[in-house]
Amino acid sequence: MAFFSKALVANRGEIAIRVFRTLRELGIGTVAVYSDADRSAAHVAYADEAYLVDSYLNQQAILDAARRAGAEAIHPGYGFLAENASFAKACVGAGIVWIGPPPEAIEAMGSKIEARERMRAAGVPIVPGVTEPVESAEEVRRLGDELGWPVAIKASAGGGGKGLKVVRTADEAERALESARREGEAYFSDSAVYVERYLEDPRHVEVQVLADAHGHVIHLGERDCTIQRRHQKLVEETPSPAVDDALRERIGGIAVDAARAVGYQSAGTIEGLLSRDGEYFFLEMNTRIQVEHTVTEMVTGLDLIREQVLVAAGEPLSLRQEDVRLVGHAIECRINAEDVSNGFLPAPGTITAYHEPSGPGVRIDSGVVAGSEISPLYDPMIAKLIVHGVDREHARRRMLRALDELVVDGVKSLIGFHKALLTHPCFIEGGTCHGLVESELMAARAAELENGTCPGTVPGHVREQIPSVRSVEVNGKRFEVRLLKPEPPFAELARRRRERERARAGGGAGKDAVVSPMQGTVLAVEVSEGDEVEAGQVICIVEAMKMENEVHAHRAGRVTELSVAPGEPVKTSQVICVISGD
Ligand code: MV4
Repeated sequence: MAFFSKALVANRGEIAIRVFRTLRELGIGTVAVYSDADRSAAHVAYADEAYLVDSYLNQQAILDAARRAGAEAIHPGYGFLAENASFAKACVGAGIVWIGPPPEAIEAMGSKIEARERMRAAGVPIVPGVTEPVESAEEVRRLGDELGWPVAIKASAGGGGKGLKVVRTADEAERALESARREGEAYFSDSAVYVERYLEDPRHVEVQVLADAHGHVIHLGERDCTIQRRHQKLVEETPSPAVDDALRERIGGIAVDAARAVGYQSAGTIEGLLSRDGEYFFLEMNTRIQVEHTVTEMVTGLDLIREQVLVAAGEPLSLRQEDVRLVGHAIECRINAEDVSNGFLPAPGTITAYHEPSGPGVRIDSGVVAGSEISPLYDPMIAKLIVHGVDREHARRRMLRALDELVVDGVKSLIGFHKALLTHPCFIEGGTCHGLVESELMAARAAELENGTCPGTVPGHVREQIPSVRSVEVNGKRFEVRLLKPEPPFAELARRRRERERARAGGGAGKDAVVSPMQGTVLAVEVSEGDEVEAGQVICIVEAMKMENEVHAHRAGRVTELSVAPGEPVKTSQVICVISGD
């Protein structure tokens, strides 16, 4: 049943291996590409053959590798060139089958403004707002009055929440609009933005669709991806705790309509927001296989990559809507090399020890072994841990068991964070957990539960254990010993926080320093020396990694010692100004 004799995967890491596995099951030869930094990566070792490229984004180099290998098809994975319509066209132009959606569907969904208009015309519910670019702050204010405050400003070329600005009141419109446009320009070279109503405390619920070249479009139920941080998904599950059979049928129908409206083929995802009162709105479509496709595979028993290959080969889907059975509950935790106590900063490095969990209902998709390097050049994902259980509580406990078995040493990871989150009442109840993810409580609990913190190996402070003095006998001789144990890591965090707070209290009563929360560049300074400010007022805007961050006054008072100007670099904790007054 070989549809192609060879296929190339234009990607790296766990998703390259994930695709190779299916290709191998189908009897299709596997071709890897790899960068200089990935010479000893696991995806290269897994493939039948591999070709060096200077970058996973170099379209010509990848097409050359496919030609040299004699590959008949290219699978892009996710990220890199996955949603690049011109690369899809270039593949087809070179006589290579593109294992993905039609380039026209990628283009239509790539512009969020165009996608909203196409969906509105097709009768798909979109978040109330405009389907044309918004040019002026005046328009934003008018839309706020019309739709109700707050409103969201989003970049048309964005996606996944990049460039999202929340505008709570009319007087924030000007600055938010300018900021959103600048971010759109910096990220996507496209400053077009649109405005829609901002929903409070929604759930991120997306629907998996499959479509073939014979007019069949089906959905495979939803995934709940509400647990995110700065629009990075951290935990995904299916079914959603907030979706019952009737709602599933309704949003499944919406997703099928959305896919049909752009002539979709292959696997795709309709992302949407589920409001507190059960309204469902289209947000955007992801025209690729997603990281979290795995949970859908667990409850459907399907191989979504296999369906993609079948569709690309012109075959019909392997099942009809009425054949779809959703069984049990699946959860995925993303195991990233990130430092939770340091704002989830990527923590690249060498994995010194590595052990994967297994046993009933456990799946792990990874591209690392002990000795692997998590490169600062790429996404810091180490692995995806996925479990399947008969119901949500069974899956949750199974995930905790699997997290306990998982060992990742040498780099900081999200293992402790996931243990903390999955034991928190908010997650147990199936709440949205908004705000919890970034909380100090989570960081402290995560540090406490992180693997590799066994007593004796934790550097730094020790405490006397209570009761402290014990008697022991060694070779018939009696000793009194004082027991010391490592201080729990959260104590270290608490101390650092106290130190930061002391540093902020910039010398003397009635004076408080405002410090930069990050290293970056000052884009704008919104106050002048001597100004009276209110608590919460914006002092300046600091740009870091192309994201704009407002620095606020934490108290009311008079601005003195203003020491930054637009265009200047600032370091973390650098004093920006002092606010004084009683
Ligand atoms: C929103 C929103 C509220 N109102 N759009 C967009 C992409 C996704 N990553 C987050 N996005 C949001 N878009 C409107 N009109 C709130 C979010 C949002 C969110 C939504 C569901 C679950 C968690 C979230 C975390 C941050 C922002």
